[in-house]
Amino acid sequence: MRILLYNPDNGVTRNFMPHLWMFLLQALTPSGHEVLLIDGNAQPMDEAGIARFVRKQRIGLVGIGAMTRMIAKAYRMADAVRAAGVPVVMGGPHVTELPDEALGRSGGPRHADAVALGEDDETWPQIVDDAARGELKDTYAPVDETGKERKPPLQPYPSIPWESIKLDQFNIVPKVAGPLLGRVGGGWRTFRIIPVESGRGCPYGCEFCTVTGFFGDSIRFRTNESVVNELLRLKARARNEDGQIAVFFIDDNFAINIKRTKSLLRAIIAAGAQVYWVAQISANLLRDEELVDLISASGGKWIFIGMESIDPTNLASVNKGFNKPGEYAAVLDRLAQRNVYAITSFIFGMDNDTPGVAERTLQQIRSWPPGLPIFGLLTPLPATPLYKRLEAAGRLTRPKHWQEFVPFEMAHTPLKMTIPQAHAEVNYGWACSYGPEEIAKAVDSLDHKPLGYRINILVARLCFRGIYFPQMGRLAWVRVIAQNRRTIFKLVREALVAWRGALSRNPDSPRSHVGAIAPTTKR
Ligand code: B12
Ligand code: SF4
Repeated sequence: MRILLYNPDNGVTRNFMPHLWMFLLQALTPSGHEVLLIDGNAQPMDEAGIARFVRKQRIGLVGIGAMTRMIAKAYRMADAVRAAGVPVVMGGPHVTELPDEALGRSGGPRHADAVALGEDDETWPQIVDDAARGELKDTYAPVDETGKERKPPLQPYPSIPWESIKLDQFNIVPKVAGPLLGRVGGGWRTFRIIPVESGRGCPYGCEFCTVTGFFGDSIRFRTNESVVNELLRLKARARNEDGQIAVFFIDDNFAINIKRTKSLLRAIIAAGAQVYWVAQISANLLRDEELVDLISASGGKWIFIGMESIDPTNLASVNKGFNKPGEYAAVLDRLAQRNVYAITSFIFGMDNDTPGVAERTLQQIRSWPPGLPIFGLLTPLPATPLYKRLEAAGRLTRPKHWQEFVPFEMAHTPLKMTIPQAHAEVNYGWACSYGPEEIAKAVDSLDHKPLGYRINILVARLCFRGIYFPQMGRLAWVRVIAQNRRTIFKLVREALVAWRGALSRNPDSPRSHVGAIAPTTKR
């Protein structure tokens, strides 16, 4: 049987990274079947397109995975596939929380023949076998013989064949620049960000978060050896392509067990498996100096920190009182001293927020080392404790907001400001952080750092801008580049000078070094 795994586009940004679930399920598919993957973010497709595709490719089963914000598109695509006579199984966090919606049992139309609940590492082979026999069941739940929920232990962990997977669509380096960049600083013909998980689960139970409910508070880890081998294989691929690879450790809280994280980072260093990496770690766990040393030594470049708010009352109201705003600056300094920077995520529209919250937050941000601030709105995702609380209080204004998804639009009334005021705060946060002047200031404030770090922060700022300001398509990018030309030219000039300098010192070398951004590698 030919199987298509499809992830809908998010309608806002081009994805910079593939979705792990597709590669994982592909690796877990029983032999004798062929699996094709389409990530709508990299390969846009509409309803007619997917119907044509499944007919032409003689697909026997389509698996669709989606977060809540993409679910409306996922349903439309599923409808088109089913209308073409091909069965659809849906999985992922949204349909796990609301399976009846996908199965048409809650008053709306049916979109899926089957729903895979929760983590499907162990149920997927069964789903494929049933589909091949034409006997799909309505739901598949990961349970043991006694009917108790079973979480995959992640040991052993399937080997994703990264060496041979076609990843052309996920090369961040523009095609025209590839050949030139292949010649500078360690080879940048390709640059890919690859998702790798080292563990699952987070016990913290923040009120707005799906993770504790979905993955459970029992944390599970892969073995160090399994993670290290995956990194080594990814690294070998990058080397063969004359390119670079970065890894996004998609664990919800990568240092949830500090002892184990340190042991993994030490194993990475000992094996020479360092790559640039990004991970999500809560601020409270970054108090540990030794952990931060190991993050830096193992290639850690960016840490995503869910700061959410600078107001302890807000944090307590969403069960995130373990975040201490008073220590944010120290945490960020600790990282910056090791040339590791933070993606600091804030949520506006919380119960104690009042107009002016964005400016108050920005004042703090300006006093920190430059990073990548991002701003969102408190969003009641289905089945979260937040959703239940707001529903019980009659505060949901769009109880099924996902059916008509609009980015950056509230679905409930905040307590101390209006919905339009909350929207204005988010707009202010983005506008004051990602205008050409603010980007120039952030880059200039790193003048004492190696050129590579400054290029890194410039490119990251230009890309992150697109989370809020529409930035899809060539024209939008040309405009952004024109607006930021002063900063871009400044760094390009410096890079050329450095390159020429390196060439004149060592004329035989085909390459130069534009800055110490590559993690230590043993080749
Ligand atoms: C990586 C990640 C991202 C990446 C996404 C890009 C990418 N290429 O992966 C980035 C950083 C961009 C991102 C952004 C956002 N994310 Co996010 N993200 C994650 C994260 C940390 C990991 C996802 C992952 O790979 N997990 C590991 C895989 C193995 O698990 P999985 O995807 O759930 O797949 C398993 C099962 O669900 C199932 N399955 C999944 N799909 C399918 C399909 C089929 C057919 C079958 C059979 C089974 C199946 O089988 C898999 C194996 O068990 C999750 C949290 C988490 N731990 O999952 C949040 C998470 C998915 N994100 C979430 C959210 C809310 C967001 C944002 C909206 C945040 C924001 N406010 O801006 C944005 C939206 C971005 C956008 N514009 O699309 C929520 C989604 C909740 C929900 N109900 O939808 C999660 C769960 C985190 C949370 N705090 O609640 N995210
Ligand atoms: S710390 Fe992060 S992953 Fe854990 S429950 Fe809170 S928001 Fe979710």
